[in-house]
Amino acid sequence: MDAQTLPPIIAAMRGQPTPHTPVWVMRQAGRYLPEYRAVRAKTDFLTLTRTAELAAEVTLQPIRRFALDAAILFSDIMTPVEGMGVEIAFNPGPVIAKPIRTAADIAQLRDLVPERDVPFVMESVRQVRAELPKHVGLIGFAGAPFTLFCYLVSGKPSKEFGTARSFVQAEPQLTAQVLDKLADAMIVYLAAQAQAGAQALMIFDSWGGLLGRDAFREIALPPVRKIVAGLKHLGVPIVYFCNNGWTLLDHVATLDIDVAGLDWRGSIKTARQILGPKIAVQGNLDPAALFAAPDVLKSRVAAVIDDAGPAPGHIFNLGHGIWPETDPDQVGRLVDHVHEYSIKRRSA
Ligand code: 1CP
Repeated sequence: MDAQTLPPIIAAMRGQPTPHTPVWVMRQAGRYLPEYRAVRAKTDFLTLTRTAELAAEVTLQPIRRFALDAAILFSDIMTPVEGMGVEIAFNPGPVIAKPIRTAADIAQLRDLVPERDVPFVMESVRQVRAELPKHVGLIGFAGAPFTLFCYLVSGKPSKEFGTARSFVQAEPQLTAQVLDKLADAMIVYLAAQAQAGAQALMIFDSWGGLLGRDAFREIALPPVRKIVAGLKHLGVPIVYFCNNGWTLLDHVATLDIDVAGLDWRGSIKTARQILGPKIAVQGNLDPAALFAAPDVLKSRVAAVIDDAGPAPGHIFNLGHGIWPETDPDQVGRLVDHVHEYSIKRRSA
């Protein structure tokens, strides 16, 4: 596909002008959709992620319903970690049978060979790409090493991940080893998704914002930098999202990324000043805004677009994943209003 016919979302990720502000929604395939719940009523989550046809089907569900500019591969950040030999259950978040705590545990983490260990992921990417209209982009993703480490060491979801964060302090060398192994695995994993047809790659650092500035810079950031360096040659835009990362944004600005994801807690205008003109921005409506009356929701959508300003390089999204209780009709209103309002603004 030549530059002129790039899906708008990919153009925006490269900082190019687009006819409207492209939009997608974090966790857009999920429990707020009745058609997703219908699939889940018959299939457990692990089977869903491991069966390419089913994963492709739920990836496409939100695309059929809404005028979204991108699909995101249906999978989980822990899927490649399972591929590395770790036993994981979902209840509903990831639960690790035997958390990683010793050098022997780390030695057991095997190198990821995507076509051997998670072939269904690339097969699902290929099937989705074959079905997607040309103007809709396909985003592949992985968890950032520190976020994966949080689950691997703590063994289950947690508000503070105290077990993982104390491990970082008590065992700095083992920590660096795990993070480096995870970085190497995520490089081959993301590259395999791009080769199968993913047109952008997103790295989710959902728990990076739990770290102080020094720990973030010294521990969480180096493996992300390694991943970005390992993928650059693919020529696919790279998005890095650090949830709760506003106080870390000047460190994020040092990454060679194309897009920074932003949660709802801060102003896009401020982020743009910190990130500079080379990094596009993605975000950042509060997921709670989807519970406002339709007219209020529209004004909140407009406020995000106004905050992002007229410069190219804004991808509309929520500031974090959509909540399962959300009314799907509100997502339709959000997507349509992003398009309508951004077109109106461009011609104003
Ligand atoms: O159906 C179900 O009951 C399972 C719920 C579920 C779903 C729908 C899980 C378990 N994972 C997913 C899919 C998923 N996970 C996607 C694809 C769907 C889409 O975006 O449309 C993606 C991108 C993820 C990524 C993911 N998993 C993240 C990063 C994004 C974020 O929200 O910060 C994280 C932290 C996870 C871990 C995870 N997996 C599942 C849950 C419920 C959780 C969160 C657990 C926790 O709160 O710590």
